[in-house]
Amino acid sequence: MTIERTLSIIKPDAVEKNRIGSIIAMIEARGLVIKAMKMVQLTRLQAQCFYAVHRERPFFAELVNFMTRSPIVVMCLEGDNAILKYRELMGATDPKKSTPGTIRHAYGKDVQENAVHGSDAPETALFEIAYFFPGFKLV
Ligand code: 3AN
Repeated sequence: MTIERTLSIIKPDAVEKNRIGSIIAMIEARGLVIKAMKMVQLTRLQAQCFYAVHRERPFFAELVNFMTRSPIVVMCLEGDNAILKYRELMGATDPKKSTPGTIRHAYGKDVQENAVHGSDAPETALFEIAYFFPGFKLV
């Protein structure tokens, strides 16, 4: 048993479509526990810093526009193998390639408007949780 924490974001497209509750229900049904949660609207600077690893990618400006256009819901999730478990529940980056039963299959539109974000590794999870929940006790 490896208890981990991971950062989840319900992105602007899913919040605009009124899917917060449906997505949280999928997360809870998968056995992941919400340890912290808040709704925020990112500034451009906050979005640029959060996605700094993508700053050289051609879609960076578009990604920042998208992530700042309306509120998001940010959560710290906890559970056994939470990072991989949540990545599997999210599905592939491109919703068209995601499998039925995943969040992106149910609510994603394309590679950009793909409903949710999840940390991809333990180091990323540490950075991302601290980014949104500074002072939160990390294990
Ligand atoms: P994932 O969210 O599945 O880990 P990443 O880390 O490759 O995918 O991409 C981060 C975010 O950047 C994606 N969730 C998506 O919103 C956006 N993105 C990725 N690839 C593209 C693309 N080709 N065009 C536009 N936006 C993209």
